[in-house]
Amino acid sequence: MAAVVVPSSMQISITVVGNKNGKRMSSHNRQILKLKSRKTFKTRASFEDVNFSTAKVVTIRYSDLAVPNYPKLRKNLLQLSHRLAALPDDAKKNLEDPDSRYSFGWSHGKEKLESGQPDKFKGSFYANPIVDVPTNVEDLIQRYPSYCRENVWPKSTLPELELAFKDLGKLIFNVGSLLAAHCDKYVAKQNWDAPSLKDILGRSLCHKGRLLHYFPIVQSDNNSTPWCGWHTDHGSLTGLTSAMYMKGDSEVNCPDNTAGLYIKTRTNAVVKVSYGENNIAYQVGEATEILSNGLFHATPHCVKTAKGEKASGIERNTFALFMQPNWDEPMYNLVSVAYLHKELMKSNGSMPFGDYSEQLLNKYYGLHSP
Ligand SMILES: O=C(O)CCC(=O)C(=O)O
Ligand SMILES: [Fe+2]
Repeated sequence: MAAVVVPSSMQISITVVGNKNGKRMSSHNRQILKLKSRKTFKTRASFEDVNFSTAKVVTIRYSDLAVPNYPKLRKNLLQLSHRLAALPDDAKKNLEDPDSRYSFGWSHGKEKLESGQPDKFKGSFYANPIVDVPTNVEDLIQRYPSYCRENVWPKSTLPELELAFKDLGKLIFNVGSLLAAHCDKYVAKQNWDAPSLKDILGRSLCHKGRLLHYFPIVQSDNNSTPWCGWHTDHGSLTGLTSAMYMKGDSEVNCPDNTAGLYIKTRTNAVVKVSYGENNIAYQVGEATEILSNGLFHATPHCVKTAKGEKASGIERNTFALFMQPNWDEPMYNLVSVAYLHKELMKSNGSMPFGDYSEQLLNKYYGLHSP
């Protein structure tokens, strides 16, 4: 691989189960693994030396290149999230793509909360940072619109967005691919039967970036509804920047230190994930749980709202990169995720990743499967 530019330090939160004999560990032994890296992944450091039966936090040091660009790329893009959300409504409407169920371009109030109400708490801008036109095959575009339609960029209303989004998305992808290689080594060491995560991600045209803008909570909403409810991501790995909080046009510290990202450990403990602006966090998604035959587990997570008087007018901006298999990647043994999605089980236990995602989108958008 060419020199990969990575952040000067990085934190990864990833949930792993398994033991040396390739058997599933009992639930009390499942651990959260956190990796911290000062330099790059290009070293002998890996999961291999980790004792998962005792480790909760694992620090891995890397030997190469510090990466000066990441903090700048993060800041550039997250500031644009604020500006995008502040565009006039008709400009944002022009960026909507209903035919992909709002999986490209601007999406606000389209997704359903668990209560069935539209999610008005956040606005998202979705695009594939790696490829603008994944395919020209009409059948595929019809069948997998959320992956196969084209990116929509605000070329006239916010022209800087495209480059800033692609630059950060590609960087987080490159770092995530190195992490995937470490996952593969770990799988091999366990003598576990699973395809290569790095290869799956390398051949995919389905990666999706999501620029998120959480609107300020108005006093009447100032209750227990989270900015983003508990869920697992359905892709392979999700790279996350740390959030930028803003009041008006200015960046501010978050006035409520209980606000932000929380995950559940394998023992169901709820843990606040704190990581600095120079760090990237990676979470495991459902596709990795499925394709690793349960060695890795999808990480449940949610985002708690900033509360209290000082939180009034505070917005949250962040970026997620969903690294996902290609639409035709077979997903076997879906029974293993029946605990997450009972409705997918009529599928005979296997389907391509594209169908898996389209069905989940139907669920989140309150539509029925075809
Ligand atoms: O806002 C965050 O930190 C997490 C967002 C998230 O979980 C998602 O977009 O799936
Ligand atoms: Fe998520």
